Amino acid sequence: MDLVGRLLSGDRRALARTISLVEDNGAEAHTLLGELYPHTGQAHIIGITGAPGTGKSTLVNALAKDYRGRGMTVGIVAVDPTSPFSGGALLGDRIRMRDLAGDPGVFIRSMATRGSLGGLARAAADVILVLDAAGFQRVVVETVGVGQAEVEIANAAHTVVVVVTPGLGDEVQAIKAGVMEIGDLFAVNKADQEGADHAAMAIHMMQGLAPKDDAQGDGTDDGWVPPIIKTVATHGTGVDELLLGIEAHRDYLHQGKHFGQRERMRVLKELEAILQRELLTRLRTRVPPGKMEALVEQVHRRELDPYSAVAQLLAADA
Ligand SMILES: Nc1nc2c(ncn2[C@@H]2O[C@H](COP(=O)(O)OP(=O)(O)OP(=O)(O)O)[C@@H](O)[C@H]2O)c(=O)[nH]1
Ligand SMILES: [Mg+2]
Repeated sequence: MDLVGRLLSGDRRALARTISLVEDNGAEAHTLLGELYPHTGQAHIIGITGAPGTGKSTLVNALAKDYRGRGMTVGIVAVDPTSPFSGGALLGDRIRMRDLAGDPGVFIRSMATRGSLGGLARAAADVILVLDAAGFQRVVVETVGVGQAEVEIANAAHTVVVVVTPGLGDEVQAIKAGVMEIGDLFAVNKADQEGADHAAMAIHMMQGLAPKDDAQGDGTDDGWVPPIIKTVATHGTGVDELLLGIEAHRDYLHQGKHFGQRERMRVLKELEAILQRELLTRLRTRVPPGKMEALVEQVHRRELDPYSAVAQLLAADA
């Protein structure tokens, strides 16, 4: 049987091999993704994001165990845009998620920065597709919250959980630009530490101030108020409630038009990202050697303005 056939029939080694090929984004990757794509669209994709050390991996581990207890399969993608090596993150995740080791209903993949943030977001989106095709019912994506990367990866998720912790500076953490908008649920983790209620209150107040959620982009309040759930990931406290909140959000999306609208929005963003990448690659291969450097030099010397330089590059493409 070929690789895709073996993956679809549940072969874990075929899955690992496919993920590696897709991550490398070589010639085979696009063919593989093309063959897998008709088998995707079944998994519910959950993004877990938050500042470094807030307990995301511990929470993902607890959440995955809870899902397994309910007989559901879970794929996990841990993405670390802050580390150029997967070694450290991988080791940490292995320790944090060791309870899941050896369970065929769970598959964990750690990914670190590959070249650019955009490259990482692309690779993560492709790995999610592979796990979806492989039949995992829930795919959990952990991203360290560092601005653009978390937003890009959150775009690939159906439900986004923002993890915050109590303590000094948390109000700042919670109101960090962009984070309020991407959270479908908020987990105040390390609720065993002082200040959890305060952090929950701070998020609650920000919700009151935030513009009406318009995730569908159709100009209407979409009716979902992100719940704020206190958790102690290390003890599993609140994890059940978090899981039920995620499932409630999933049900909410599947009611009415929400899911279709969100999916179309996601597909649109995905197509735009691929288009941008492809056009840039295509252009780069067509521009004569040295042309780019020469233009940079001319713009630098103020002999040419940037718009005219781009016009020349586009003309070179024709
Ligand atoms: N007290 C307490 N500690 C926790 C809790 N959850 C996680 N921790 C601890 O916090 C530390 C960081 O946990 P991780 O799960 O690695 O956090 P993370 O957000 O995945 O970290 P990065 O991926 O490095 O950003 C570990 O020492 C955990 O044991 C909690 O609910 N309470
Ligand atoms: Mg982690």
